[in-house]
Amino acid sequence: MKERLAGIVEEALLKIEKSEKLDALNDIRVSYLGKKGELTSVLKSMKDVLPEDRPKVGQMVNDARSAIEKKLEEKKSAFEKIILEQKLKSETIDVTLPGKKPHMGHRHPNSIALSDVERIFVGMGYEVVEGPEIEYDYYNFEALNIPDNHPAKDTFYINDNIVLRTQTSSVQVHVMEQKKLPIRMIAPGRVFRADEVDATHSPSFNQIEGLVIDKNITFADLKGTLAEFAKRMFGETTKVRFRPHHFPFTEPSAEMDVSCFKCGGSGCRFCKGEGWIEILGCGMVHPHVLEMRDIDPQEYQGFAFGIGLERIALLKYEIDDMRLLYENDIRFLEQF
Ligand code: 2NM
Repeated sequence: MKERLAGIVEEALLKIEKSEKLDALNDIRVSYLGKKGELTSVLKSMKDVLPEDRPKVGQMVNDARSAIEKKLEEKKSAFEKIILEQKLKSETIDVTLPGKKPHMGHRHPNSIALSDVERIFVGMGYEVVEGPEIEYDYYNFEALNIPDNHPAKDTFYINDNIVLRTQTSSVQVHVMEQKKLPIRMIAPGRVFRADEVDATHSPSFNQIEGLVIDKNITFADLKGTLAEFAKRMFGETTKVRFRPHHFPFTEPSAEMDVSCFKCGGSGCRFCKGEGWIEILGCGMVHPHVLEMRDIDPQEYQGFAFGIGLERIALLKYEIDDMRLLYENDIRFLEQF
């Protein structure tokens, strides 16, 4: 019995030592220690052992079992160590390799120009107000003194009295309606007009309209404000000039030019030899527009202006075709 056990243990230890895989250990465990294993069969033959010898033999079987189990455990940790080492080796990171450059997004020129304009007016105490792109005919036209026969009314309608706004002054009508005076605001946003697409037109573009209403507001306030805006937007040396114009919602009305920021006014290809570049429309709010909002033009006056955002972006970044602003070609956008 003793020899038999010693033989089993020796054989088992040798097999364990020679095994090459973790899985093999389990097979060895089953074949020696399992229900039908060799050691178990020795245990079953205990009935043939003399009762007085049983404790001794039992002890021997247990020792044999422990020896095999110990060896199995040792071999198992050895395998696990090897596996871990291989894993660590295969997963090592070469920290000296050059990193991957993250692909950075870029702000759209319109967005940059809009934050420039907003920053300047907010710095002068203006509020930024947004409103709906779909508007009642009343807010877009009638309340702005635009008559039914005006060519601006030839635009996109949802139905007889709902229209895609053609200007963001509709937002200013809503603000005047709330009648909390004074008002100092700009209304940026998308507007829609039945225009053909070309290098300087699009059926949908962005506007920033400004409105100031207070006591004792004069054309001098308009000029001073917009001259200061031009300097902050296009540079300290920028000069402005006002040319008479007509808008139904302002009286008097004007267009403002800035001295060409490329040639400084002497005339170049950029300003088409003019030395001046048209930048915005403006005027003193028409008394009738104030009266429709129950604001007494004797007590309160206002000035207003409208700036085309794309026009500013095209000028500032020397882009020669408005369509580039809408195509979102990454090669174009990456330049800003
Ligand atoms: C422009 C030019 C001149 C304008 C007028 C108003 C309002 F609501 F007060 F009547 N908002 N914006 C205005 C004036 C807009 O765009 C070229």
